[in-house]
Amino acid sequence: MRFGTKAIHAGVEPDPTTGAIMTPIYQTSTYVQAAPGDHKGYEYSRTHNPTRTALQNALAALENGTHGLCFATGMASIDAICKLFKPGDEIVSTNDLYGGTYRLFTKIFEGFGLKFRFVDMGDPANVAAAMTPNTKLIWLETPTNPLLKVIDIAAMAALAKKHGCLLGVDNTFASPYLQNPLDMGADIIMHSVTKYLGGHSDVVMGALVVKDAALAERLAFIQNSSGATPGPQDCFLVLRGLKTLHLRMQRHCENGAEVAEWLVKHPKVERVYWPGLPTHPNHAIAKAQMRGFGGMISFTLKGDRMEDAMKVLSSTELFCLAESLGGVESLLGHPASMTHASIPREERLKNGLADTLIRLSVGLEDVEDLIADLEQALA
Ligand code: P1T
Repeated sequence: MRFGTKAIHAGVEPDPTTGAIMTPIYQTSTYVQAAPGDHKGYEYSRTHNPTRTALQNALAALENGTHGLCFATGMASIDAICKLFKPGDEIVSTNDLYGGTYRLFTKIFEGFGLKFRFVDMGDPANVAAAMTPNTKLIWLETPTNPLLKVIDIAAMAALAKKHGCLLGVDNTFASPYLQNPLDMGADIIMHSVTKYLGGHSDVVMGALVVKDAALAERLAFIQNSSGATPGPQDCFLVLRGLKTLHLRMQRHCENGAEVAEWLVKHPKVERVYWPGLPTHPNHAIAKAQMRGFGGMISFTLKGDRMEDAMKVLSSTELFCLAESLGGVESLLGHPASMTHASIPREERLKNGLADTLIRLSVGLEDVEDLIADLEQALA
């Protein structure tokens, strides 16, 4: 099955009791048993819920995995990955990543004895140098949030294999429409479902997809034991969102390209971060491992003045100033004070995240209107 067909059909069967084509919202906490242990595969909704099962199967299919696991938020799904490990275990992570992930790693799991090293994964040698016999996971985002660096997933998979550790990929920015890291050797894919998968800014959710039954079982044990599972209503909304994922992503890519190319030519713009630009330092890898370049763009202004950045951030009318991304409506944000404020300033600057960086999530509006909005804000 091709991607668009899978987006509409995968994991979803007409409801066995009524034939309803849309998976019903099984708004129930528990399931009646005929005798102890004599049930229809469902005992309690923290463990299993039919609406969640349909979504988990759909996500597994879209990522070419065998098992999907949904969580209450993207952060809860990364939290579940960390719980695979024990004190003394080490994780090598990208140095450009969502601020909440950095916070979870350094403020929560370092306290439980996990060790994190943050490296620039643009050069696999940096990752190789950070690996020790205790390294259990290589963790990356690609494209990264917010600098849109693209990391060579196959190269990282080769390193993980050589060291006998897992490779986890946060695939939130690309979505399964643009790349499938399991096919490139990753072991775990993570999504902030909140973003492109949900797509309508009405749900917060996370997911993991794997292709190894034993790993799936360990993660399902954590999912059920820690209990950060999403409710059926949210699962329904994401199932609905998935049906247009391919169409939405197509348009995000088209609009992203037009906006990025327009920004590059603007006299007030210093630098544009978008992997589809031939001048992007990782453009070759992006072209090789992605099927398109997405709708996330960051940029800085000439002169690098905070007051100029602030003026743009508060002057757009269509682009709404807000955290999050991947919805139908365009958003803009200021990573240094918003999504990445939990990373210490000196760390951010060391990794190239300027105080003046502006991040766009280009939505599905008519692109002429989006460009006109940016034009007046920059003016
Ligand atoms: O917000 P939540 O669903 O818990 O997902 C966390 C998360 C994980 N990974 C990436 C790459 C993310 O971008 C996020 C959430 N990011 C934002 C809210 C943001 O505006 O960048």
